[in-house]
Amino acid sequence: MSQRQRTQVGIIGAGPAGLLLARLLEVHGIESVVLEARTRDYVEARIRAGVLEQGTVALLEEAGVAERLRREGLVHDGAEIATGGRRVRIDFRALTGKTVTVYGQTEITKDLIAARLAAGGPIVWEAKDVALHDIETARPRLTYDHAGATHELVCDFIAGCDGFHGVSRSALPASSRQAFERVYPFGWLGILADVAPCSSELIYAHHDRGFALASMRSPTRSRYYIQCDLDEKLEDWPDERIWQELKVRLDCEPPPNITTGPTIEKSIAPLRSFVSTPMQHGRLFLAGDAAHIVPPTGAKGLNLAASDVHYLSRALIAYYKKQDDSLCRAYGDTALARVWKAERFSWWMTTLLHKLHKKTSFEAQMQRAELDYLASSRAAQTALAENYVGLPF
Ligand code: RFL
Ligand code: PHB
Repeated sequence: MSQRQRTQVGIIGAGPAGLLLARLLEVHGIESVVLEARTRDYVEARIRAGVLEQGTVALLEEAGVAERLRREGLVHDGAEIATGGRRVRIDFRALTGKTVTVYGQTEITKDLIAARLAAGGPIVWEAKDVALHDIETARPRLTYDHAGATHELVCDFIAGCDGFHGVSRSALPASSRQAFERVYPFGWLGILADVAPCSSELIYAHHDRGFALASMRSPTRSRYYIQCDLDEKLEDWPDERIWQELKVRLDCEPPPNITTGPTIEKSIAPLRSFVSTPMQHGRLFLAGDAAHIVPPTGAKGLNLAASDVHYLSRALIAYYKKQDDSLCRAYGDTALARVWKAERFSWWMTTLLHKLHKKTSFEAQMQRAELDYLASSRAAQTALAENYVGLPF
């Protein structure tokens, strides 16, 4: 049985990009349907990002989903870089007048889903075999299977917000697509534990044994990461070994106060830089991880998804409210200009802070010089701060 439905914007993926786009369009009276391959429980439990730029917080405000974020989000005025056994504080507020907010991606996702459902906006969970059709025409279509039936969704536009492993990117003609990629020779082992954070701000540690990051989700929940080799397995990392390694890599003056406890989540993620161009073709627009990936060192992935959605929502609002398609035509280039700057920053932070495999290489000397420069130069600290808090939209 086949069922046909009509909407203005068909959105593939209920990650932060798809959900935020749906909400912003809804606020402006534009209809959309969100198709998500997974279940609601799965999407709400996925543990990922934690640091929000001020511009991302402003967008969540505009989407009407920032009430809990304002209450529970932790505003951070700075972060620390631990290098050579000492901490260098980067004072975001003093250097840029801006701050970042620590609030988990899981919580943003829950807030966006709750607001979408409260407004009666459709999200189709467990939409299988989503396929894109006729994207070069004014009536692009999505087909998918759900609850034993095949469905067809006729749209004005399609937003591919289905992440790195989604189907949207490959719907752009291969002849016009170009991929730019760097795969790093290490990964991050991440843990979550219900213990107090070791410091009031994040600590990014460069250590001879490898990078470590002390982050948090709340005053009672800590998030830590350790640089690891790509062939390492979670079984190699019992809790005791993780805490011991964190204590060694985060050993600096003044010493962070690491409280240990059972981990409640543990995972290993590879690190990758990736950009696929163009970000649009015909009536298909890509946003977020569907078009680009950054290594997590600069905390930019979710924030980039949000800035893409900012440009795309503005473009669609201009189309529907002012019959002006100029922003739609410019979307890909506008978004990519900011994407490349965030790619540069994330690559730079990654190269600056991780253990490089050849310790005696020219690159390792450059890394040492760069860290020394950062520790001693207000100009270098300002450049880091300006990018970390987020370049303007
Ligand atoms: P998502 O979150 O991957 O969502 C895509 C959604 O699309 C669905 N999907 C499909 N639906 C229908 N049909 C298909 N064929 C589909 N294929 C996929 C998926 O199920 C999913 O629900 O992409 P989106 O929305 O673009 O959001 C991107 C962010 O999730 C990502 O960039 C960040 O999590 C990256 N990231 C961080 N970003 C930050 O800004 N700050 C951070 O501190 C930060 N830390 C991190 C991170 C990512 C990490 N991992 C695990 C990759 C830390 C880690 C460890
Ligand atoms: C996190 O808290 O998950 C986090 C924070 C900063 C990063 C990456 C991840 O750079």
